[in-house]
Parts: sequence; C-alpha cells; structure tokens
Amino acid sequence: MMTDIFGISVEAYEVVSHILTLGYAAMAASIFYFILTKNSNMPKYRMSSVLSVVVMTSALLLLYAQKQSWSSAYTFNGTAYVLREGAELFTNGYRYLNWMIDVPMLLLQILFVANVGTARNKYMTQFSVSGVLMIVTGYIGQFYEPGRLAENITLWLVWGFISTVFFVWVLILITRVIRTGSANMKGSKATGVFRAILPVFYISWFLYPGAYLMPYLLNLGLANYEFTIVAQQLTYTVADIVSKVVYGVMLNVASTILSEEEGFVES
Ligand code: RET
Repeated sequence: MMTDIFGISVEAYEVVSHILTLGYAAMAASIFYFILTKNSNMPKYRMSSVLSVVVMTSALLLLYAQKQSWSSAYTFNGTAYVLREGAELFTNGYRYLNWMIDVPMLLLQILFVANVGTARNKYMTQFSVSGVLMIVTGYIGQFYEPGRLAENITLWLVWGFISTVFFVWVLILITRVIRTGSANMKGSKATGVFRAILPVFYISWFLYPGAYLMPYLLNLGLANYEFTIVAQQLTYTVADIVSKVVYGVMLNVASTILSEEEGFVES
C-alpha cells in the first residue's frame, strides 16, 4: 500500500535525481571560484571568500548525501519508481544539518565586507544564535511533515512557527547590516551590488519556509505526492544556489571593487 501512495513516475524520479546532482555540482564548481578569486581582495575582506569555501564544502558533502538518500530509497518496478523494501526512507534531514553549518557562516560572512563599526561583535553573536535556533527548531519540525511516517500536523506547524520567530530576527538583523553597510560605502561603485544583496537574500531565504510548507498541499488535496516532492526538491535547490553561490559572488564582487578603490593591487 505504501508503495502505491509513494510511487512516482520515471520522469519525476529522474528530475529529482538531476536537480540534486546539479545542486552539489554547483557547490563543487564554486569552491574553485572562491579560492581562485580570493587574492583579488584586500586581506581584510578575504575571510568572506574563506567562509564561502567552508559553506560550499559542507554543502557539497551533505547535498551528495542527500542525493544518495534519494537514490537508495527507491527501486524501479518495471513501470514506476516505488519505495524499496527494507531501505532507508528518503529524508531532507541532511539539508538541515548542512544549514546548521551554512546559515551562521553565511550570516557572519557579510560582516567581513560591510562596515558596521563597533556593532560587529554584537551582530556576530546575534546572527549565530538566531541562525542556529531557526534551523534546530525547523529540523525537529520536519520529522512531523505531512506524508512522513510520524506525520503530526500540529507539531509540524508549532515547530515551524517557533523557527519563524528566529527567522524574523535574522531578517531584522540582515536588513540593518545591509543598510548600515551601504551607508558606510557611500560614493563607492560597490554600493549598487552590495544593496542588491538585500532583495536576493529575502527572495532566496523565503523559499526555504515555502518548501517546508509544500507537503501540506497533499493534505489540502491540491497536489499528489509526486508533484509535492519534485516541487520541494526544486525549490530547495534553487534556494541553495542563490543563497550560497549568488550571494557569495555578490559579496566577492563588492569586496573586489572596494579593494581597488582603496588602492589594492593584486600581486
Ligand atoms: C525552516 C522551518 C520552517 C520555518 C522556517 C524555516 C527557515 C529556514 C531557512 C533556511 C535557510 C537556509 C539557508 C541555507 C543555506 O545554506 C527551518 C524551513 C522560517 C530560512 C540560507
């Protein structure tokens, strides 16, 4: 019976496999980009590139595990992909563990480019605390996701709500950091790309709670399991590429412009 509910078409199975592979390939490629461009920046900005490398390495390994989790959960029965008997179930848990490392790193990273003066240490502490608590509470919640064995809508929503409180805290902090940072960059050509980080951040970070909620479409009768899982994995992957790679590249471009303006010449 389980296999009937969770069976998916060949196309859906393959699209998810491809998307998950794209995710860790993008992280592998970016590792080279951040290492190779690091010295175009003044030493004081370089920690931003180092943190991008930390983020990408963790993502590469955990997203690879995520893909393995997908491949080993299913088996082909001649017409469709069905859950493999006795195998580990597919779980998004690996992603959460990746975020546990990457969320604080991504938040700290911007503090090496934005000049927030003496408030830097205060932001570092608050970003680390809010980021980690947001992920830990969401990690607990995802065990109760609709469609999972331990499905419990109330617990899933309550933990999701607690996580959202910390998310709002993160959003308030990042908005302040970007506003202060760009005010202190006045007159620099880097202001444009630095300011553009705010909308990129908001859009990409909001995709995560969106993907968390997606399985609820099942309960509302608006989508089947196959649609839900493809949409959720696609959303997570797009969000990962934008929040880690695009964001890191924007910070790096801003640092390079600032370095040049401050008279730095790569030797
Ligand atoms: C959860 C649980 C439901 C409520 C909210 C969530 C927010 C998650 C976010 C994750 C961001 C992750 C990033 C990873 C990059 O490596 C945990 C899904 C609000 C915002 C940026």
